[in-house]
Amino acid sequence: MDIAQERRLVTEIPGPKSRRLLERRQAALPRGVFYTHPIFVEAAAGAIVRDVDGNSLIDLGAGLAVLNTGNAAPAVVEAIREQLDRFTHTCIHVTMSEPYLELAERLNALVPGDVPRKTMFTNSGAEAVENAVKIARYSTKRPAVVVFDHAFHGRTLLAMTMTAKVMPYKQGFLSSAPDVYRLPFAYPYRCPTGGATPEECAASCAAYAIGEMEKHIGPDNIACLVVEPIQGEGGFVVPAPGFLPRLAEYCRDRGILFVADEVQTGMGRTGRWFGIEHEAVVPDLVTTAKSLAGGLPLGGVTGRADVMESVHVGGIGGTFGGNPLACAAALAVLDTIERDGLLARAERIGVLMRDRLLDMAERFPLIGEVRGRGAMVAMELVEDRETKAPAKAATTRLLEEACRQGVILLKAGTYDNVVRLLPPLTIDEGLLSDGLDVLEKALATVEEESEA
Ligand code: PLZ
Repeated sequence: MDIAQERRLVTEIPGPKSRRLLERRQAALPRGVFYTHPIFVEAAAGAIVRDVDGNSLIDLGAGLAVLNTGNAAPAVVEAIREQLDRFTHTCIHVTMSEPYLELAERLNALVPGDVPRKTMFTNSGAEAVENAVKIARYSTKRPAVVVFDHAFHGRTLLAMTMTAKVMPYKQGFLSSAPDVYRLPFAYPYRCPTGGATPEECAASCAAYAIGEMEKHIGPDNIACLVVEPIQGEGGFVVPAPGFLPRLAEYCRDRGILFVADEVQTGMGRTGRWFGIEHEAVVPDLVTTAKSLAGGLPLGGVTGRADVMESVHVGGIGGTFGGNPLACAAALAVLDTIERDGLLARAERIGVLMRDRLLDMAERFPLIGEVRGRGAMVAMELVEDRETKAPAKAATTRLLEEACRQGVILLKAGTYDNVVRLLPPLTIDEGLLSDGLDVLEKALATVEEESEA
């Protein structure tokens, strides 16, 4: 669909049609399935989402990190259409399809490290994480899984257990999966071990984490360490430099598999295919989902061939994993990233966003820190730069205000005080700049309100 790449408001937000749908939603859907913005979508293209009232909003959320190649990317839509005309499903366990195979070959070649790789597909990120752990346990014959503070790995039982934040993800769900251990993450802005510099933070967190593994878990019991190269839901926390390489080195020495959860950082978001490439760490296993299939549900586990091959025939899989439509879409996503130079675009728009946010930080004391890599950029809002008290209410207000002015933003963070920017990598620079102007005005409004 041809949608002009410009912000245009024709009603207040939410408009009357969205409001009516919202009422139906309250009656028909459980509140547990939360929403960020009170609008329903009619159509979307590129970096514009048009709501049912005809408002065009700038998409700086990309459907929660799913649309790196943009809303309804033409090549992706075309690939889905072509596949749709042939067949929509076989189930890999019944008869096989070529898109599954070809996509596996492409990912095997793309995942960093000069080692033979194999790939299996799933329906979601959580399911990819669950399978990575199953495979790691099978191959190492060890039970324990190490994860980190602020981590998000999904909402299924094991993935939920691996996720850090209790509210809203774990509160009330009572039971959790066994053998999951959580260790501190080198979050330089709030270093849990009191490191005064990023280097100190990395060294002291790594030393603490390694000490825990040595003394309390026992390296011989640990199957894998699962980590996001940049924490996504946790607030776009870029690990202090040296933290991940030190952990990777420890894992290698102790036969612990290093799993990079690239569900949010993957597919070019950080300016490289995978976020872990910035750390010069070669992961044993990599999980993907979100932007992999440009909007269709698909997850993947790509790993060292010997590890992936350890599981007996029939040990892993599922009915829909690697659905042919989703795999065809993913092949078009990879082609689009290559053809349109989207890794370089991610770098470029990342610089634009970071520069603008750093400039705003000079004028708005609400901004405690600006951080990120490539086009994965965020600002952490605080009530006071000295105490770093999280500005949770201001964050919620900022998102509300920006949406009312036609910009879709997302929040994140253990303290709900991080505003993250995740535009499609294809976004027009003028449109991005307009979106950032709106963000700046919204910041001014929110600061005024909090001073009043
Ligand atoms: N691993 C690193 O970011 C999903 C979740 C939205 P699924 N993050 C967005 C929400 O509120 O549930 C995520 C992630 C990382 C795994 C997952 C899980 O991916 O496809 O949502 O299962």
